[in-house]
Formats: sequence, structure tokens, C-alpha cells
Amino acid sequence: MRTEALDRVKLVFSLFDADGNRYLEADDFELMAERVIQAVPEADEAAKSAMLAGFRKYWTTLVRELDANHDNRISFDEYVACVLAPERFSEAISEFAESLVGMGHLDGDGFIGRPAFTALMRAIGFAPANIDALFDAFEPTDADRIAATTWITGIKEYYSPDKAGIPGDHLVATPTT
Ligand SMILES: [Ca+2]
Ligand SMILES: [Ca+2]
Repeated sequence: MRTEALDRVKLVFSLFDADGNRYLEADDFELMAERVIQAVPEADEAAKSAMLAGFRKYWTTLVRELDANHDNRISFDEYVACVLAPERFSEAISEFAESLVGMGHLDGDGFIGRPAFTALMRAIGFAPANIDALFDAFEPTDADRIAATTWITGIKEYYSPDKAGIPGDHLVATPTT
């Protein structure tokens, strides 16, 4: 596994542990889903339902595939195994990615504006400077919007054990400005 991939996984584990007890549990995903759904109140109800379903599917996939000691929670050591077998998570990550991007895709024209992107990423827990750096790496249009497909691809790459030098690494980096 590449160091970059491990750093990305560490960050996501710490953010998804929404209550900070060092284990991922069903409640963390409910809490995170609620935060993300509230981040873009103007999103339509279908997008919000899809987001909740995306978080729940992600959780049920994690606990089914990774809960080695069957205590219904995922420790970091258990979680790291997710990058060793990415194919077992690709369906859940795809659904999660599409539902997250759907929350920001307010007018359905294939593009996401920076405000919705920032609101969603802040709700997950990423830092503002990292979020801006990621958005810029996605090469926004003159109207400061990115393609929905670019963001979906970026989320999937984030979880790829053999990727480095990708836009998602901006989320892990310590901002220099
Ligand atoms: Ca937790
Ligand atoms: Ca466990």
C-alpha cells in the first residue's frame, strides 16, 4: 500500500468516527449523514434520502467485510484492511460518491458550485483550506464550478491503494498558506 493511500485512510477514519470514541459504529454514520444532509438544506428530498442510504450502505458494507472480531464496530486496525481489498467496497463507495455529489448537484446540469461543495466537505469534517485546494485541483470552470463526474472520480480515487499524486491528496496535506 502506498503511504499516500494510508494517510488518506487514516484521515477518513478519524472523520467518520463522528463521536470520537476511536471506533466506527452505526451511530457514527447516522450522525455524519445528518450533518451532511443539513449542510445543504436546499437539496431536494430525493437527494437527501439517497445520501442517508449511501451512508447506511457504506456502514453495512464495512461491518460485513471488516469486523474481524464481530463486536459490531470497526477499529482502525480492522479499517485499514479496506484498502487491501478495494473491490469489496467499490459498489458501496460508488453509491456513497454519487449520493454525496447528488447533494451538491442542485440544478441538475452536471456541475457543482464551490459553496455547496464546501458545505458538504465541511460537514464531513475536512478543513477549509484543504477543501479549497481540492476544489482548485478539480479545475473549476470560469464560473467556479466543477463537473459532477470529476468529483465522483475523485472520491473513488481517494480510496485506491495504488494512487498517489491525485487531487484527493490535497485533503491530507497540511496547507502551506
Ligand atoms: Ca465512533
Ligand atoms: Ca470489530
